[in-house]
Amino acid sequence: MTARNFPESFVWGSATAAYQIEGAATEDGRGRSIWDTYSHTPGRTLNGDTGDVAADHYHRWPQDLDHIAALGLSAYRFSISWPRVQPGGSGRFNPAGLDFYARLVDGLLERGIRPVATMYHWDLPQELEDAGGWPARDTALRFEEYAAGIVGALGDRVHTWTTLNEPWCSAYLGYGSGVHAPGRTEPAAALAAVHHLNLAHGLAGRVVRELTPSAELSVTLNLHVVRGASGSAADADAVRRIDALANRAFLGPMLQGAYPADLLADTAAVTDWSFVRSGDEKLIAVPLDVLGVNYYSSTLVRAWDGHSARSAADGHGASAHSPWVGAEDVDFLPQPGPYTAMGWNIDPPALTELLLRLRHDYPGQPLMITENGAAFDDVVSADAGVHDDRRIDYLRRHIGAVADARAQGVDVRGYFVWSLLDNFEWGYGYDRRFGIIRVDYDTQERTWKDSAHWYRRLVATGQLDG
Ligand code: PNW
Repeated sequence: MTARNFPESFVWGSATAAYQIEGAATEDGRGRSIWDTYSHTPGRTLNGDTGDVAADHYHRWPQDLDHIAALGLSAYRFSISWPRVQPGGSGRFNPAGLDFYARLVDGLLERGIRPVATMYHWDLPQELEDAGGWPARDTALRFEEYAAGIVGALGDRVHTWTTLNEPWCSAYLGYGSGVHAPGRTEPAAALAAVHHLNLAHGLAGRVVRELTPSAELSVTLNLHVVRGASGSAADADAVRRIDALANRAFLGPMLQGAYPADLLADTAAVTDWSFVRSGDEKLIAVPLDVLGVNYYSSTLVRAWDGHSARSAADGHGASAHSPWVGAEDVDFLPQPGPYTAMGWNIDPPALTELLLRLRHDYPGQPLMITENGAAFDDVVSADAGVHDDRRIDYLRRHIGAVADARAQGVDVRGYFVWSLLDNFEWGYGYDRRFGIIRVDYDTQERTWKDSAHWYRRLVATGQLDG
């Protein structure tokens, strides 16, 4: 057993997102988002679940902040609901919505917890989708206006501003495969969405720099660790293509000021990328204080010859639409397991690999794990406890993977567990539970799972055993 230590300065946190926990979908002047529309469309989410009530955090936030304080966490990552603060997505701001987040931020500061605010965790105002959504350039300009409004209202009290959460999901799941809102399946639009999300990040990043120079600026990406099934040149090329679409489509413009040439070439049959205007890439490359990394699982691919049977691991075979725009010649293979309740392969060493790769490719860029965690089929025991040993094991091994990267000199400054609470897991509704705190959706009662007790001890000691 080697004890792995984290310094006093390491930031321990937990993360949530507005639509997944707040509920109060029609209260105090909140507008509608694409997730309201999508979840209320029959057949889109498991069991027809919606975020209308969710974990009722909008009314229970003081107790929820008490839980964060009792866990001993130094930071809390939450998101601001765009339609709550700017109901139509442009023009008028809603004072009641801004006030909710002002109280939340003050409540965190009173408890000595650092607010890490995400501007966009997928809840685009429906009006903006009706006007074209992320495939339309104007959405990025509207985002700049929204950013100025919230940074103007909260800026000096928010420690870290995160522009976007996982633009990969917004673009490819929202507009490519359609398994996320708004549920469109238009490959060219997905790539236009990639660019306008990147542009929105750059524009909002500049707003943060101008309005609140002392705040930290970040973005959160769900980076993929892609492995090839064999050492063949064809499989290596499949890895390269998926890496371009998943990772470098965002890392390139954000950290290096340009889209990778291979990405543009690979997708030339889908789009000519003429929506990228001169000067855009420079704008997108606003320097980041910290890059947020969300990591859950890894990806295994092989080159597809066009004839042999496809594996259905990513929906290529199972459904007509794939998020992997322009990569029809790549096959996604089932992984060895074990799996979480999401069907995601558990692969902690891939997280170390990812962090080492980021250090190698983007030297000097500080990193933060802004999400990591697991859904399992939790059961409430006769003693009323939730003995989620598998979640503890998942967290222990992934935090160990972070320690391994740090031991090799990678500048990882913090770790946020996903999630503080069980919540609305998008297309999977309330069926998949990621919380370290259980939510009883009938009573809204919160119960610490064993993983919450375990995390509290880790945070208190900074020592990981096992
Ligand atoms: C992330 N994928 O979502 C989100 O940031 C959270 O809101 C979410 O609850 C959490 O991870 C767990 O799912 C993802 O298909 C959704 O690769 C889908 C994917 C990745 C991340």
